[in-house]
Amino acid sequence: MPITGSPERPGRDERPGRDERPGRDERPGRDERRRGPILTAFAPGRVNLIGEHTDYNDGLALPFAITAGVTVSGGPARRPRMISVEAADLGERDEFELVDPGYAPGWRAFVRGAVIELQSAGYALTGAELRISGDVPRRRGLSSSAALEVALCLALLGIAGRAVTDRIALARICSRIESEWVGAQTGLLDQLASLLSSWGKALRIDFRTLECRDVPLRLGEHRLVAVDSDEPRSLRDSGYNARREECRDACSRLGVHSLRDADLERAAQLPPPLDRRVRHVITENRRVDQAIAALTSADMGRLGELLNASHASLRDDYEVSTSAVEATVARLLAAGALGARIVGGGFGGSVLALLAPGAPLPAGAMELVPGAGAQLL
Ligand code: GAF
Repeated sequence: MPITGSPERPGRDERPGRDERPGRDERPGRDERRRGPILTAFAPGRVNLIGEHTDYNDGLALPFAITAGVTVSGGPARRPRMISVEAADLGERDEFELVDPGYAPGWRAFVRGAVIELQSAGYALTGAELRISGDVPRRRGLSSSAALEVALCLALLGIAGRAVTDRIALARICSRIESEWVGAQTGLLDQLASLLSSWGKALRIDFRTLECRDVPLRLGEHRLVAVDSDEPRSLRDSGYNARREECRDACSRLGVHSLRDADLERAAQLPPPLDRRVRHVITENRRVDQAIAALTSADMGRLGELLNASHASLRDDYEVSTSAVEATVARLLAAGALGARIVGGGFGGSVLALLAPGAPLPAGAMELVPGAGAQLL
């Protein structure tokens, strides 16, 4: 991978001082206990209330950060050009040079990708010792990947003393980590939700302009929950990239720049399944603003209907549901949920449900409280 903005050689001031020189015992655990972490970055996962598979079509979405996320703590490395990192939940480590670390699969791809993509974007980094931990479930459609990318970038930038002035630009860098290093061509939904959300609020994102606006998530006594379908999925290995390709194909057949410019009448003339894919995107965009209207007027029944309509469209038109997801949705609706739908990229993962006041928490449900966006703690 090319690196622009060639990283400088460490100057005198960056060399380890007397107190920081490696001692005889360089075991990482011991080392960390002695110095303690000097910086902690937290980035949340997200749930998308509504507006699925619209981000890469210049459409609308309404995600919110959840309180679970990924924490990356650390400080400057003793060896200035090295990155050492511990994935605490997995009991694994990695160590590589700041310049040209090469590729490694799994969680290591995120770390190496973050280091290279930040430098490619012109940020001069310094060596760092990092520790990653997290409580957002992986492969459940709750955006653990974006939380990892964002927390890593915030930590690396913080350790290098670089301020984050443009969070949208940082979201793009994080998205490149996922497309170039992990192999999923994601849009910007997850990264923007993690970086720009605020406590108690959802975030209306217009992906054509990248205008983001807070929408208070006032549910009264109603509750939102996520329930795992027990079908793990990975964006890279699912049909996610294929859906993106279908949308590009539909755009070129319709002669539009993005599906935001498509209309239902012309979409109906496309060959299947493109007609259905476009219909999903058009109707889902409408449902985002309808959901905001329902929230504004505290009409939770209407919000539930919109969640159900979104799910039907994702199942029938966009075809990203699975039998395990359908069984989970059916179980939640049978238990009295006002609405339930698959969240995230689909092909497994979690189901979001809106519960009426006093309704018991379904088995295995995670109650969702809209949390804060990513930050240095
Ligand atoms: C995944 C992707 F990462 C997002 O960019 C978005 O497309 C979403 O699926 C579907 O809305 O989370």
